[in-house]
Amino acid sequence: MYKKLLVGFLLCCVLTTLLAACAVYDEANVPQGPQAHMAGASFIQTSVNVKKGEMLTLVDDSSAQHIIKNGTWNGNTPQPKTEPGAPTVNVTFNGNDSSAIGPFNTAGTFQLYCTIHPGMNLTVNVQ
Ligand SMILES: [Cu+2]
Repeated sequence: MYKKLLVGFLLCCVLTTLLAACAVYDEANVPQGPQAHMAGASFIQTSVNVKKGEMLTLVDDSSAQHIIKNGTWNGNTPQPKTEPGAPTVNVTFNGNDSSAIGPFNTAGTFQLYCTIHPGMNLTVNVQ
């Protein structure tokens, strides 16, 4: 009887330690700085503010693939373009993942688009 209680107590200790370790791990993994989230075929927000020198974390909240590059959709026509001072962006997301782009070292307005989904544009305002 006493032995069972002891084993139970030890299991609780191990579980508590594991949970605490996980919590610390998650906290360290929370991306710092600005984020822009993506749904299945669009950016959830169409513009994002970034401070000069910062990275921007793009987060794919859906299971859809996205290929994000410099440029914009003009209606259904993709217009690749890289503004002077823009970091070169060419990132593939495969669903439920994220990636940091940048750094954005020049103040200005920069266009990003998804080559797969017409109209999927993001404006990055660097201040
Ligand atoms: Cu897309």
